[in-house]
Amino acid sequence: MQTEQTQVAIIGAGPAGLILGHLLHQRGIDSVILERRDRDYVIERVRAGVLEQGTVDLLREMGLAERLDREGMRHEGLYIAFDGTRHRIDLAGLTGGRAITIYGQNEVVRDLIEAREATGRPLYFNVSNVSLHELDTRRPFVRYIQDGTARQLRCDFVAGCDGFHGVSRRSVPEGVFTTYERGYPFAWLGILAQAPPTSDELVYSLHDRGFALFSMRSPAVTRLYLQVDPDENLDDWSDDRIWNELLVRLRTSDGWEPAVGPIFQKGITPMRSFVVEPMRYGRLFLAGDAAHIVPPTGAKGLNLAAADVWRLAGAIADHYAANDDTGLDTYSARGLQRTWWAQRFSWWMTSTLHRSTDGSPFDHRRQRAELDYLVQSKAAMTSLAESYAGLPLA
Ligand code: RFL
Ligand code: PHB
Repeated sequence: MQTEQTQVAIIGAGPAGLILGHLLHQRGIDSVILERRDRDYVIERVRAGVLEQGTVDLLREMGLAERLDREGMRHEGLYIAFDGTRHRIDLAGLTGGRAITIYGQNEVVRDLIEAREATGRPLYFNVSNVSLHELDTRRPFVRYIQDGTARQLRCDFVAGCDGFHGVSRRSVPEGVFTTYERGYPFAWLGILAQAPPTSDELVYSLHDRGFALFSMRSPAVTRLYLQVDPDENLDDWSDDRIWNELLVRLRTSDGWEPAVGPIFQKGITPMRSFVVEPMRYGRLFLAGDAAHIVPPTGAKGLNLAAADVWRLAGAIADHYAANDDTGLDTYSARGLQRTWWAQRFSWWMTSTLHRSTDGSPFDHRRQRAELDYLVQSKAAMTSLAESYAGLPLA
């Protein structure tokens, strides 16, 4: 069997795996990244769009923000809309200048893949049958198949950055991990449309017919989402039906509404909250969606993934540079604290802004009071702003 040797085997070339690979490279640490899908698929995958201040700062420090600084759209506020009125929350004003940047996850991934390729360090696409071995020893190894050939990768550490459906979390013996999970009775139907954004900032809207979100990707492309049932079939949603529903849910009484244009991408995403504890087993460290999933309403998933690998890279660097394993030993506890804060916020945004079909009239009144309080109380807006713009990396 062909055997290769590295310091860190990284499973998955999503944002978590790619950021980790680059941070390690900058510290002179060798890694091999193994990705199941092909290069184009990984680059084209349409997902998140909101980067917290801390994620933007990290990408800048990594020297990877040249295009982000040029094409990313910095937003210092956002709107919460209900009962036909938009209310602005001044994220920057309430947080001492912290803001978010709209820049598609696929663009982040494209920049990261190009940066990886420029380093000359290995990033293998189209690998299959990845399996992890001897994780509870000092010399774990990974087996996989590439171009029909079985290969082996020997390493010091394995970083499980392979997302929610990946193999890493499932490679650990039964009983090691505890999982915490919660489903929601809604999903998001998301579209990309060739239509110029009609608002400079995002609009999160609660309407009697359900939640809708107005976002964007560029001065020519709008990104929009609709709350739908989890078992909804995309084939039942013609472009006309999608636009009608978006306009009804988003239009405000001052005449604001999104511009309509050709839809060129659509998909339905179910929602869940999921956490695995701890984020480590022996020499395997889980990061990003492999360890936790948040519903997208708080825009936290990609940012949590970045925070995890920032911590992991520092911990691995301390191990090699100073034989200091404190960072590795506290990796999980520190990560879980941030994860649970993000879970709390994402759950709150989701339950405050979605309309449950099984909600009682009492629940609806209470939900409206919650929003009413939010947009009138500086304390409540500051709380939202602090979590939404994101805490500094720690
Ligand atoms: P990823 O991006 O899923 O990457 C995992 C990679 O691992 C590969 N893989 C394997 N490779 C080798 N062997 C195996 N056995 C493998 N199994 C899987 C996969 O092919 C993939 O390339 O995880 P990562 O890196 O942890 O990144 C997490 C983020 O992708 C995710 O949290 C966000 O997209 C969530 N999210 C949002 N996050 C935000 O911060 N802000 C947002 O505005 C936001 N909006 C969203 C979102 C996610 C959404 N969807 C589609 C779930 C909006 C939506 C609609
Ligand atoms: C997006 O632009 O894709 C987006 C924005 C805000 C969210 C989720 C996704 O909460």
